[in-house]
Amino acid sequence: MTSPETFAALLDDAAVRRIALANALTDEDASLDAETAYEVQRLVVGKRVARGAHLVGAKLGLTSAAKQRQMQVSDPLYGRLTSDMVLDPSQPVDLDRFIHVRAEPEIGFVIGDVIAAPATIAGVLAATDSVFAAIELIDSRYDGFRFRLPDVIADNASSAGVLVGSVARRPSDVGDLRLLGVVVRRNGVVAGTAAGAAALGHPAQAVAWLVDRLASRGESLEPGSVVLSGGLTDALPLERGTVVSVEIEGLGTVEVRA
Ligand code: OOG
Ligand code: MG
Repeated sequence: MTSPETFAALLDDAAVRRIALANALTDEDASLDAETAYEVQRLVVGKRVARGAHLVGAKLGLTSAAKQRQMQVSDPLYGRLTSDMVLDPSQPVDLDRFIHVRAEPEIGFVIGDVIAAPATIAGVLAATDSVFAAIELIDSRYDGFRFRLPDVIADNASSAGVLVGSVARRPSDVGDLRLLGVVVRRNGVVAGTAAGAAALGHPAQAVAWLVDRLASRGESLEPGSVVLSGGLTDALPLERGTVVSVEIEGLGTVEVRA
């Protein structure tokens, strides 16, 4: 059995050198399970922190049917967001920072209070300071984004970048998050549509799932954490010369230019 340290070093090296791993970890070692993969993730995130980044929050992945279908993995997962991933939407993205980056629309949360487990939708909403429109940039460290669940857990859920929209509102001011319309455009042309309910039925349900998973490991979300509740449509490859915009009802538009 390959050690978590060895896997973490492989993934970190792929991210730093921008060279995808030809094989998934589960191709090398079929015994890698989700629990061990979260330990690899912890080590991978620790390497970013050792280089000077700090934790800013967490993200859910594979919370929508669209994403599960696109990635051929049918379980949600979570990863960690670090300060070096937060990008300024007013600046074009430097594609050289990535291997084969994709953009996806998400509803983000800023958590104001500790959320007790088992968490509920109402409990998450009560503890939320604000919600916002976000674009997540994902950049799998595996060739062709080919992975099984433990591989993508170990790879910190493909986390690579976050662009935060400029509108932040209390959840009680935006109405039912399940019903918020979401329109994704590539160079002005509609490329995807969804509603908030695409994320596990309710974006706050995705956050509740995260809180419970963290609690099962003795962890919790710090007040002030940013949480992305999961991609609502298929992710779009972000190529040079493209603009991807995400408009969410009541939350404005956030855009990424490459
Ligand atoms: C895994 C990360 C999924 C989401 O929002 O579903 C994710 C991937 O698709 O590479 O971030
Ligand atoms: Mg995502």
